[in-house]
Amino acid sequence: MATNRTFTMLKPDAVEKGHIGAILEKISASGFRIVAMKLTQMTKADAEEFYAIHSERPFFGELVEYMTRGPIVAAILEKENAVEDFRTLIGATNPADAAEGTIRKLYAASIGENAVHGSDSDENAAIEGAFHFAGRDMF
Ligand code: 3AN
Repeated sequence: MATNRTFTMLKPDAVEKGHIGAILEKISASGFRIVAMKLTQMTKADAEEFYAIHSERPFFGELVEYMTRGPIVAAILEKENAVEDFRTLIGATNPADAAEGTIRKLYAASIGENAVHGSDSDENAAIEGAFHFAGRDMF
């Protein structure tokens, strides 16, 4: 399997609760290499663009409010089979359904505040990574 990349955000709830270190430790221990990383805060316009695919969903307003309320850690990660393996590591969208030991099972409070984002395809990983990082910020 070719080495490839995924994009993640440690969301405002994870940052507020002081879980950055523990989550990054789990990501590194699972074999992901950090290609790019920063602490940043999304504006309302950023979040509306990033989550445009969900704009018709009933939770869209709540999602934008949540994702902009404080800083996030944005990162690009590299590993063989990165997108699928990272989705396995973070667990199901709803932490109540997430497998034992996954990041969402350990650190997420609810389906709305679920601690971490992981791209759902190679194509979206490239789009989402480019949304947050310029080429010179990727290593
Ligand atoms: P995932 O993050 O697992 O790919 P998506 O893409 O379906 O899940 O949802 C994006 C984000 O929207 C989730 N991470 C979560 O914060 C929020 N979200 C998804 N479904 C719901 C829901 N039913 N109620 C509230 N927020 C939701």
